[in-house]
Amino acid sequence: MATAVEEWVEEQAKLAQPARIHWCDGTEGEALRLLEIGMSEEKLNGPVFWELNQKKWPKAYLHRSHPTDVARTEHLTYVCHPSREMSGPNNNWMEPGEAKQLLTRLSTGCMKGRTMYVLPYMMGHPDSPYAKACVQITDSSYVAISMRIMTRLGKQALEKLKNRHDFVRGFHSIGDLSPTRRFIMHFPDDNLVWSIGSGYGGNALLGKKCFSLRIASWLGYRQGWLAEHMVIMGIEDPRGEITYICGAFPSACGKTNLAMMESALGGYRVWTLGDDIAWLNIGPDGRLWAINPETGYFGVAPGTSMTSNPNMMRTLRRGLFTPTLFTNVALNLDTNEPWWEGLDGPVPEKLLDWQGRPWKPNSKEKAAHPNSRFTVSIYNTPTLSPEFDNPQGVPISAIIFGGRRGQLIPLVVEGFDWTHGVFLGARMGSETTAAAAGEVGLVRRDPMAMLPFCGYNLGVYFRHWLNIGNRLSKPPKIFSVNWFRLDENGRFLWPGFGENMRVLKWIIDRVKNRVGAKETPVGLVPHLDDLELDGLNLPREKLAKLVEVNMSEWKREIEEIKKFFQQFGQHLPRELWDQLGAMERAVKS
Ligand code: GTP
Ligand code: SPV
Ligand code: MN
Repeated sequence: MATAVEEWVEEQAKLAQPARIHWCDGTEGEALRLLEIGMSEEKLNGPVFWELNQKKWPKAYLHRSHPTDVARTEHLTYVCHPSREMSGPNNNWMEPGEAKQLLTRLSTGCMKGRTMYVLPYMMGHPDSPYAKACVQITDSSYVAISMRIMTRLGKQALEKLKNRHDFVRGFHSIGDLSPTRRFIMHFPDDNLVWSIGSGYGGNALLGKKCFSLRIASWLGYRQGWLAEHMVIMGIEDPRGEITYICGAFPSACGKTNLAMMESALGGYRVWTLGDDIAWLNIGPDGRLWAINPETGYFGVAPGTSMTSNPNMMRTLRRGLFTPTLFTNVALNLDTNEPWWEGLDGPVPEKLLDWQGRPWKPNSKEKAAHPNSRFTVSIYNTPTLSPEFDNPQGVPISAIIFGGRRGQLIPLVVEGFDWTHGVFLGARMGSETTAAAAGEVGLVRRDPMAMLPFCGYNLGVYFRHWLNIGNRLSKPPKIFSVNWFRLDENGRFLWPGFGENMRVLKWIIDRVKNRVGAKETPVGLVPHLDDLELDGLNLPREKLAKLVEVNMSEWKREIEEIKKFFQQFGQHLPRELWDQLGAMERAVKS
């Protein structure tokens, strides 16, 4: 008798009409065979996969996406609850029946002549009580190989899927790649993601943002846990004690760099657990426990170098668990190596740009797309935490919320308590980046870095955060950070990257009650003498600027927060209005 998964796959095949169906076993051999096929398949900008210099980049391949398909498309992403109100003003909405009709029309025969890959996978370790069994179908071998890197894909997942009906379903087809026939739609009540017309990242690797954040945040709301856009890391101090923290930053705002940072501060080191997604559960001990449901990085290439992120450079060349993919980077024709802006060494003489066109160093355009990325297994990370595969996860002592803000937001602020900490997350703003289609550099509200990823009404989500806090007997402390404040010449005031450990040290010192803090209207800030600044050439006035709380600028910010909160009407928790009111009074006095 057919299992529920087989039946579902059968139904989708009737709709999409592929030439053949391939159930993926998730082995390296299978991935290499798919790469081999892709190397001889020509598209408009080159083969599907290009083998890179194998001596320097073991089992690494270049892929170029369609030039109109280079980032998540938030305007084409929908969350289809039965009621528009539950989707909230933060999501595009369509009535689920109507949405399915539209998608059925677009999906009819969409895989004609192509192979349909069936991907059984787990988000989370198969032995974890928090893990979820899922299945995705796709007609893209690039997506199939990427999912092998990013998730636990194969036999074990299929075993878990047997005799189950509650698995998460993902239908994915690149369709005709036309932006006018591109939709990424979510049906939370059916555990279903349906994506057509894009082959890129978060639009197509449905285990990532679509399931592990949008659908999972809704599961978390109903089941009492949190699915968050967060890094997870352990910080070992000179005494050998490890403190686990989580950090939410919007897309392309520093999570990957933070997660595997090489500390500029002697005696401290980072253990990596995750760089993008955390599932947070309340443990039996009343603490918050985090697992990373993924097994890989889909990381931003530009800016990655031995100076900014040496551990990622080592990860990319490690070659233990393979393959490794590069998407939309440039190609060094002399050495057959990938290249991007910010990589170590001189700019190569002979390059093809991300679209496969000849590129010259004096060109005004970037050689690598600003959202070009690598897909690489987390098991290649030299700093991987020994706890990474622990099914229970790790206990979290601090949560940090960080945005990209040229002005206003201090280097670090501690929340007065959980409720004020939730307010710090809810009031977050950040400048937009190339990770999503649209204008770059505009400040928008991005609460908890979840604006594009929360699968339900953000007002209800804030209430859920407050409720979680009430159930924690030992809640983590909550902080706000900003690595991106600028001086009057538009240069970063803070050196960032490995130097961020100086801020994390203060955070840990606060968690362990080793230092005091100064109260301001916006939260607790460090006494300057408590910041470890030895060996850092930072003039005192720059430091003062980094932690400055400018009251007139904050008055403007408060108006922005008010406008944002108002959209959520009765769903916005009264406690957050109270926090905003208290801050406003303190700022004005
Ligand atoms: P997503 O994968 O889109 O979720 O992004 P992310 O949050 O993991 O961001 P990532 O670490 O890839 O960094 C994105 C960009 O921010 C890169 O260009 C980095 O060089 C830059 N960046 C990261 N950390 C810092 C920092 O501490 N200071 C400064 N100035 N830039 C940083
Ligand atoms: C992000 O945009 O936050 C990413 C990349 O991590 S994507 O997988 O495209 O969502
Ligand atoms: Mn992300």
